[in-house]
Amino acid sequence: MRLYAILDLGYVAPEQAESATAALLAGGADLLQLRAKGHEPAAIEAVARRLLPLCRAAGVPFIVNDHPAIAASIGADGVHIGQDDGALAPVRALLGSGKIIGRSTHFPEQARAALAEGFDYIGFGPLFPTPTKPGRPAVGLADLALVQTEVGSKIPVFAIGGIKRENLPTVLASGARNAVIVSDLLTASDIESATREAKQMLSPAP
Ligand code: TZP
Ligand code: MG
Repeated sequence: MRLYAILDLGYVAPEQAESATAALLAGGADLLQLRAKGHEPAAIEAVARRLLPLCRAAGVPFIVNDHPAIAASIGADGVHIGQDDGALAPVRALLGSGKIIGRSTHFPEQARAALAEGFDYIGFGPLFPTPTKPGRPAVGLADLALVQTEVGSKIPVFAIGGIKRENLPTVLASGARNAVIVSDLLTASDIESATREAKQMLSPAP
């Protein structure tokens, strides 16, 4: 796990979902999430059903944001839920064992709690203000190293929020190992090259 890409329907029209996903996968995304705030569950499920085989063919886990029922119904590899989406146990029960369940966290205490509860990975952020999540205060870089050391030694920690190729070196220097990058990839003129560039920056030197 290094680069977590999100196909966010706030940036990509449903008709372009497959081509953008193919570009993210070709560029080396290690994990792919479908995020579709404000879309009807039936529409999200329809897009998810189209993206799942692309991810399967690439050997990349496909995660559905916010909708455990959709993830379960299409046989996705996992689901991502936020702080207000309830406990892990009912989601685990719905999806069955062996699925990936991630949690958004905004403070070290929430990161520790997600680890203790049994989540498979966490997002930590938003590090910087971001139009992808308007209104959510930025948490900055100060706690990143602590969370990476304490929690990241047990489960993957993905730095998230306002991360772009241009500030990725700073994020890595602040202790991050893995990152979620949304708008910087999806608004690039060449999504595949942008993804490859980000992936290379996240990959340890040989
Ligand atoms: N959760 C915290 S920040 C964020 C989410 C979904 C948005 C990340 O998007 P971007 O465009 O990479 O800032
Ligand atoms: Mg959510």
